[in-house]
Amino acid sequence: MFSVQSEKLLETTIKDLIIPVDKVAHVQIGNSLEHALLVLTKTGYTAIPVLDLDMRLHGIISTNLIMDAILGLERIEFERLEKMKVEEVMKKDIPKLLINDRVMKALKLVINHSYVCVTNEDGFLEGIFTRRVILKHLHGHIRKLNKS
Ligand code: 4BW
Repeated sequence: MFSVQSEKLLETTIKDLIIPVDKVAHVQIGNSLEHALLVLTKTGYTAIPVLDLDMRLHGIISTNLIMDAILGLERIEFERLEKMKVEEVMKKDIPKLLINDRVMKALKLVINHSYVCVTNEDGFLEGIFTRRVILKHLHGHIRKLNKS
C-alpha cells in the first residue's frame, strides 16, 4: 500500500498541514480559569494552548484540568475559577513539533494526542497539527493512489 509516492508524502515537512496560529483559539498567561473555561466552552474545543503576550507557547489548558482544579472534597468550588490563573493548572509537559519537522514524526505523535503544538526554534507558536487535518490529507492521498 505504501508506494514510493507515499514515502515522499511522509518525508515532507508539516508546514503546509498546520492550522496557522491566527486561527488557533488560545488563552494567555495571567488569564483566570474562568476566562479559560469561557473560551473553551465558546469555541467548543476541549484543550487549547496557553501563550504569553509574545505568542510563546507555555502549555495546554483543558476543561478536564480546570474541573479537576476546582473539585473540592464535597462540592465543586466555583469561586476558585476567578481566583486561579491558567498557569497554576495548565499542563506544561506537552509534545511539541518544530515547523520543519517531518510529517512522519507528527503522525506518530497524533496517535496518542488529538493535536500537537508547532513552534519555531525560539518557542513561538506557529500553529497546531491536528488529527483531522492529517487524516483528511491521507484519505485524499490514498484515494488518488487507488485511482491511478
Ligand atoms: O469547533 C469545531 N469545529 C470543527 N470543524 N471541528 C470541531 C470543533 N470542535 C471539535 N471538533 C471536532 C474536530 O474533528 O472534534 C474533534 C475533537 O475536538 P477536541 O480536540 O477534543 O476539541 C476535532 O478534531 P481535530 O480537528 O483533529 O482537533 C483535535 C484537537 O485540536 C481538538 C482541539 O483540542 C484542538 N484544536 C483543533 N482546532 C483548534 C484546536 N484548538 C484551538 N484552536 C483550533 N482552531
